[in-house]
Amino acid sequence: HKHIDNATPSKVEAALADGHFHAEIPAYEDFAAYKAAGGYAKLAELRKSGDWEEVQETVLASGLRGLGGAGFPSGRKWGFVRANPGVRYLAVNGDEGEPGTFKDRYYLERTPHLMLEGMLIAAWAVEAERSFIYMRDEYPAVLEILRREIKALEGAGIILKGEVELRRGAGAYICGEESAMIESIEGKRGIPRQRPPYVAAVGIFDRPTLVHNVETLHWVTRIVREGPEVLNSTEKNGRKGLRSYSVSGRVAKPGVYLLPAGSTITDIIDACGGMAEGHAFKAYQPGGPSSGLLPASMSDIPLDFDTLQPHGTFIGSAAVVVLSDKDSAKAAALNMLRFFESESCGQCTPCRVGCEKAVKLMQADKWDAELLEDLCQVMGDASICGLGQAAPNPIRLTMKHFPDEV
Ligand code: L3W
Ligand code: SF4
Repeated sequence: HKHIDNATPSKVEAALADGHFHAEIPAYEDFAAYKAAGGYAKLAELRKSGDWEEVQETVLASGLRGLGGAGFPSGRKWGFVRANPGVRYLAVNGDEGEPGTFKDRYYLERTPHLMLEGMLIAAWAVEAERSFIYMRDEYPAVLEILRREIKALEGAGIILKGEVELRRGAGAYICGEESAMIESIEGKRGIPRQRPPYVAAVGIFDRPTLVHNVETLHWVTRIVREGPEVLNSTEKNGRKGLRSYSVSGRVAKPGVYLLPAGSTITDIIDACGGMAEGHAFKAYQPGGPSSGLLPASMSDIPLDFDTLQPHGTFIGSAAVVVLSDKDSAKAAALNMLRFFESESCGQCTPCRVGCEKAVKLMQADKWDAELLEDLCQVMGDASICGLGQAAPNPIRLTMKHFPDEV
């Protein structure tokens, strides 16, 4: 296990002694502080006399879209789930496995109750009986914070014991795909299901399930408490709203930056204090390896949902990685495909065999463009889930924008 590999012997002993690590817990806003600042008052008010459709209207008016990568209008999901009768569930996707994405961790290590209250508001809106939080095990501090704060909520009578369950992931990227996550929550091997049926109708233990990303729920609380303007009053380059960009790579100050959703890569690099010393901007990954690489010459595109589609890519979870003149686009693309090869669940042939074949072809001095394009076509058309469908992006974009390297 990698936490144990990286630890000193005494920490290993302590971990083995009580089954888990004593993570270093950052200073964060705990239940008492959050409640003292007005937290959970809105939830109490809604539970007493709220109209769920009014809240849904507010969420829709804010323009909030799913922040795990797909950007589906969040409020609409509530209607889909409510349309199905019987016991309903809610699942929070905290798997955050997209390389370069760390915004969910950032928020949970600072203001965990914004997510938790949003989760309970959404659970109230769809009348979910129980909520499951699926959290990646690589975030030990977050796990400890959530354990403590769920207990505090139980202690305060805001939730019943067992109403909110914390489930640990085991390091598989594919378990961030919503239906694979549900399989994993059910105790099975995490492999994606065929859709439809959507999880809104057939989710956890076949019950209608509302699935939201951590940051989506963080915004639900803010929208319900502060009004839809908290998102829809910001406008830039024709785009509305805010985006939490996780920025890493060759910038002076990597980190999470909350910027207007219409920000370009130039704005983002500026926010990061410019390029790291001695590095000249060459290329960027706009939204995780699934989004491939764009060249520095394409630096005036607002990095938002929908705006990258004409360029053959998408913003995903807004994991921006900046490359410089010291980096090779070819090596970066190969690295991305190696990641997909290793993380493919293996359920369908185009993805399982396709990723492996792509890695072999991409190791050649000169890429066989025709063969690679043929492979990309099959993977994109015939893979079951987003992993196999998006894996061709780094190949195609590298051939298009960095032909000299490949
Ligand atoms: C009911 C319908 N529900 C759609 C729901 C659906 C899901 C949401 C979005 O992939 C993206 C993907 C990856 N009735 C519905 C409906 N829904 N139509 O809406 O669904 P979908 O299929 O558009 O996307 P998805 O399968 O959820 C997510 C990209 O993310 N990605 C991101 C990874 C991010 C991480 C991370 O660390 N956060 O791993 C990676 O590639 O390509 O576009 O809830 O049920 N008619
Ligand atoms: Fe599994 Fe890949 Fe198929 Fe997705 S596309 S179901 S990860 S084999």
